[in-house]
Amino acid sequence: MADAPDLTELLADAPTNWGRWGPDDEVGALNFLTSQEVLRGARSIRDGEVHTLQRLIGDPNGDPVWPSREPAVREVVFDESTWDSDDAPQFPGGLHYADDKLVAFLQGSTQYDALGHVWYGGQIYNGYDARTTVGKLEKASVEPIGQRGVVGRGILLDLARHWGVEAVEAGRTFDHTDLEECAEAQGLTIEPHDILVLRTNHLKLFFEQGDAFYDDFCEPGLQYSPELVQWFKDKEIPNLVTDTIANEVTSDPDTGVALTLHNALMRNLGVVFTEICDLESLAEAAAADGRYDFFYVAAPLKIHGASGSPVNPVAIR
Ligand code: UVW
Repeated sequence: MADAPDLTELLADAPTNWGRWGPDDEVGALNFLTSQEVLRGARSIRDGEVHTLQRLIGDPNGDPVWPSREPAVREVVFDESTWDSDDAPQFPGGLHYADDKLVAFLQGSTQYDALGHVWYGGQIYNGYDARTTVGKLEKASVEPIGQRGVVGRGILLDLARHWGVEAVEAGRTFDHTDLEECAEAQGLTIEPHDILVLRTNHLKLFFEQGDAFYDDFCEPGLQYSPELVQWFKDKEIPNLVTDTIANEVTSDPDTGVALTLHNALMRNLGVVFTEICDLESLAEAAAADGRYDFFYVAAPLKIHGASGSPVNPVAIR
């Protein structure tokens, strides 16, 4: 949009957590997830029920992705039809095996974003120079996130169910007051250091609409405001997890700016983003017994210098 403000102006007075964990920090608000927080999360386990939160890669019905990306492609390298070819290697004893490779955007399915994934004004998280992203992320890549893992108390805020809709519609915006209201309606308090898991079920529309889903693409999501950013800072939220492609309203209806919260939360506060989750089985279980907290465990892959990583987070109730 031609007259959308520059992020440098829009976020000129926005808070940051730069330097809070030292000049070399690369994992930001995940520093809040201390061993005490791991134990607090573990106390949410009541019956040992496990829910995995990754969307299927290679779903025959399609893989929802950000418009500049393509779904992952799994290619067969070896199967029973390939072993007779002259190029196939031969192993003593007649060994055959199946081998695949995956050609995939690292953010092309359920994923962790590295803190160096987005920026403006020539600086990424913690004030590192954006030129450190050239060729690979020298700083704030996904590697240190994979190294430490993400473990704590997760809470599901089931916005779709709270609002009485099957799937939250394109472009609907919400803020921290909506999150607080939803939590209250669910009988839950949002506590400092909680891993926020927001359900919209918006991607149901992708599976219903097919390619038309991308016409006038604008996902529902949190909308930037100084108050919302301050709320995340005060609550010391380490990780924002959603079932949408971008975790926020993709284009701000007031300013026209794209992905403002990627910058205000991820770049500035070090809040780590997890996107494109499948929260359906967790949501069903939570609605059935009214328990919306759980032990959250995620280990993104340790990929050297990468801007993100596929992941299969686990919620244990
Ligand atoms: C972009 O930032 C473009 O994408 P994602 O929603 O994967 O973070």
